Amino acid sequence: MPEPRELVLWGTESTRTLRVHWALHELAVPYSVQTMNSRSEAIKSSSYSEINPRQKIPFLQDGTFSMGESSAIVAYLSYRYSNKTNRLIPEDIENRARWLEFCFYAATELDATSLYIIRRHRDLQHIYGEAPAAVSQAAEYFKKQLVQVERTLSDGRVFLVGEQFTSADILVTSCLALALHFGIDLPRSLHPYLKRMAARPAYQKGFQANFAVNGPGSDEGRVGDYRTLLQLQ
Ligand SMILES: N[C@@H](CCC(=O)N[C@@H](CS)C(=O)NCC(=O)O)C(=O)O
Repeated sequence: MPEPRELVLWGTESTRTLRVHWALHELAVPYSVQTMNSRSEAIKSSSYSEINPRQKIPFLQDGTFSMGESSAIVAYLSYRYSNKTNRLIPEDIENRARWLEFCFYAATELDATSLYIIRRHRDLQHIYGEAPAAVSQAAEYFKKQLVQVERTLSDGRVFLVGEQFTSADILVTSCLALALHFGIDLPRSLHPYLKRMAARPAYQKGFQANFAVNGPGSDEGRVGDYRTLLQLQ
């Protein structure tokens, strides 16, 4: 029998790290967590720079293989660890193309082009500079882009792609959760979908692991804001 691979996930307390914790719990893959927060001393340390020279989280070590980029990590885990019981990637070619479309859409249109403009130029303006026009336009742009999710779910489907939960749901939901945290009003038509996602046991376990809820170093003030998704009426 080959030795089981040792998985280590570096990164906590952001929605980008939450994606990976959630995927690992959906796939029921055992892993250990290395607490590592943005802009901490630890992330800039020489020991972490050896592991990830870009000094970013999340970062995954899977045996001797390692990688960064939250969306790519989630896709990798979906390829590598999906099985008959826990499958995060569609088998059918067209559904797989749709899955890929949603993954890129979440990583580029929702995350990089919208949410992280707001994050950088509002919450982190002391580092990246103040840009109120860019921030308000980013929120508008985000809402406009949501038509893709609204239209997809308008036929009453349960998940974004085909008839199964996939990692596209993880990536899109994590963006919607961050939008709520930022105070962006989401269309009410999306609330039932978000409630379904937040009710998943793997989401809740991933949330606990990501925010070290009640654990050492847990910051209830910070975690509380992210609970919005769990409290949708
Ligand atoms: N595109 C990357 C972004 C990674 C990223 O910027 N992560 C932030 C936390 S959300 C970080 O590591 N920030 C540390 C820093 O900039 O010092 C991903 O999705 O993984």
